[in-house]
Amino acid sequence: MTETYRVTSTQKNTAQLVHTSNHQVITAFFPRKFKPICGDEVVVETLKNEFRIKKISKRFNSFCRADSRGRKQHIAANVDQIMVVVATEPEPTRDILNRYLVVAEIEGITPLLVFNKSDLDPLYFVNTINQYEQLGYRCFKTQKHDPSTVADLKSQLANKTTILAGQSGVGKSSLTQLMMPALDLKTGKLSSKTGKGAHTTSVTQMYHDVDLNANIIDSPGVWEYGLWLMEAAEIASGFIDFDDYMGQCKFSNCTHTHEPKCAIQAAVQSGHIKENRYQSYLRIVDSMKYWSQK
Ligand SMILES: Nc1nc2c(ncn2[C@@H]2O[C@H](COP(=O)(O)OP(=O)(O)OP(=O)(O)O)[C@@H](O)[C@H]2O)c(=O)[nH]1
Ligand SMILES: [Mg+2]
Ligand SMILES: [Zn+2]
Repeated sequence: MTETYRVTSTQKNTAQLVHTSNHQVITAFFPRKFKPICGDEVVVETLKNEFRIKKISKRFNSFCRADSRGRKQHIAANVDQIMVVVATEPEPTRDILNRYLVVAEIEGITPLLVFNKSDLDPLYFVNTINQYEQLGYRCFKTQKHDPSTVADLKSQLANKTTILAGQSGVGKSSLTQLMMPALDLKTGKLSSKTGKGAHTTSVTQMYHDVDLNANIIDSPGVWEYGLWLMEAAEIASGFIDFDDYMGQCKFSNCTHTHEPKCAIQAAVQSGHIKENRYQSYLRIVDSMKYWSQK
């Protein structure tokens, strides 16, 4: 007999799974070549009292990042939403929000931007929130000491699979804990020396909330979120403010960096695309040199 489950976490050759309808939790073995990831839907067979993953269903998307060598690393599969968490401390690194947004747009994952630790400096993100709201992104200002600030965010979880991503120490586990009080998650202090997070969460883990019918994935923080080797066109497709001008450049293979009669550069000049977003696009395109030179 076979049954369908979703992967909640993986170890070397076993995975924790949750049944898609009765929510029973089991541990199953898998052949090495399968490489299941958190969020995968899998078919399981029972062999001599042992569960075994027989098949991984086709992923409708996956949230990825670059590994240390610039290869695309799959973190979680079949994700509806991403809560990109930034905080007043550790401060966001340059372009980090835009890099997350590029991946969200490419993979068809709805981004929700979460500005946490607003208690430390309530005005810190005012301009950023303004700008991203104007672009059409949903922004949430939160702080862990005031649970009412996560009520709106929590209401977004119902009937969806949501991943929380962001730098180490921004408060992903703290927010997960607030939204799902039945959990008992570890959170960690920032280093007093560097002000960076302590990489408290070490595995990507999916939690299921029966009342909300929600899956929430808490992922380990990174110091810097890097994109794998991408073409300029792919990066441009992740900037929603470029959408209206796509296909209007003189050259069909325009990278919008230096070419004449470029509709994107013209839109920056006329103020229709904000200069800081365009400069961020240029830096992200330029950063790809790092991988292509390797
Ligand atoms: N002042 C303040 N501190 C917060 C807030 N949210 C989280 N923290 C603190 O920030 C530290 C890091 O929080 P975590 O929830 O462990 O952060 P994380 O993003 O899960 O970090 P990693 O698991 O390392 O990726 C902890 O000391 C939390 O108590 C907040 O809204 N305000
Ligand atoms: Mg954590
Ligand atoms: Zn162009």
